[in-house]
Amino acid sequence: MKKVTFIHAADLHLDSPMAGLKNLPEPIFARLKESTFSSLRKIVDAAISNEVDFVILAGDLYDGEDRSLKAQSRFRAEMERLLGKGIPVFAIHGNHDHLGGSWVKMQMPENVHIFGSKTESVLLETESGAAVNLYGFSYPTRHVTERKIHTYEKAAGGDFHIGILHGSDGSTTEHGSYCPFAVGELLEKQFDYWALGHIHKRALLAENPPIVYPGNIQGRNRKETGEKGCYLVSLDEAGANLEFMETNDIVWHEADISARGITDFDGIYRLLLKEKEKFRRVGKGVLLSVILRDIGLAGQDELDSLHSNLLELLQDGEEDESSFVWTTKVQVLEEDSWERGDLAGEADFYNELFQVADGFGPASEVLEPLYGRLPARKHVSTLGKEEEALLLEEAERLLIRLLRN
Ligand SMILES: [Mn+2]
Repeated sequence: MKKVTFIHAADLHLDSPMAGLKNLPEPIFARLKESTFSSLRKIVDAAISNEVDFVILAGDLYDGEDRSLKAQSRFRAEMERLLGKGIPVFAIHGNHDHLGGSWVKMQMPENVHIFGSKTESVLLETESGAAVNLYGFSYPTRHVTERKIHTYEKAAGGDFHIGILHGSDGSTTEHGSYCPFAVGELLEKQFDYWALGHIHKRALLAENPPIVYPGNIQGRNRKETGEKGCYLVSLDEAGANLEFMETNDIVWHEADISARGITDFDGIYRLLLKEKEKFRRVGKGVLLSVILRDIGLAGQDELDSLHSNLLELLQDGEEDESSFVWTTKVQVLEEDSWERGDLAGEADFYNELFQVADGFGPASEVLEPLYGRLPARKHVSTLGKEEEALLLEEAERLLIRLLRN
């Protein structure tokens, strides 16, 4: 039976500057800056140890359209390791590293095939004698918003057909419509595997045949939570087998913790120390953001300590650990002694306040002066739906606390 094995990775974002994170302790920031490279190294290690037939990189290899020399040089070194083992690489460029950028060019080794701006198909004969057709194209410019699926034409013959595409499922608007497609359109092509890129969260859009976002290879901010890596895939006539391999060095997590029933600062501190340990992993770094709910501290001093000292205490000593759990922030949500219903009965003013709060448009509109211009636009990540809701909730609580005190 004919069989191929390969690795599918995407969104390497090599040399990502990790904007906005310079306030991390030096050793941790240094690890994070290195992490896109170390993840790529582990992917190449996995390709070699699993003796795969080839490697697919589905776009956004580089973070910036200038393709920093460091990123190119490190990338080349890893590709040369694959060359040494006779493993070919099929790569496309995405919106981040589109072909229209300007960069000082480094020559990639001969085992690396980069697809051009027009969709092309490449035929690979593997060592075991399987004929694999791979299809793909690179973004000619940053914004490619037209549909491209019709340019993928299945070649005659061949044992396996694999589509490589950097783009987003057109049925959701969440990620901006880069090369939008519908899952049905991909299925219609009757390929054996779709190697997607662009969406940084790992997702399987279909199983038979697999339509796969492997996610990015390393989380770069607190929204990119969870284990990151690549897929090891094997295809034969019976179908596909996928194994996720975690290759990130640093993992982002969010912990949502209730302090209900705890009335003293030390109790909360000890709870968080215990929760923090649950995230620790040998050999990896963890960046943890904490949402602390249901605070019912007895004294104001204790509450003040929560706001001013807790974070620092949780961070204490972690910067010297190689398997660190660094708490990036603690969001304290106080337990409120009031209910909306009670206040509404107290004064009409509260009624109006709640109406205004409920009718509040997207926070992004209010924050437009911040996000809409440089330099903030480059360094501040936009808010997700949940963050917006949390922010509004906090604002309402704060306002009422101030009004009632
Ligand atoms: Mn990307």
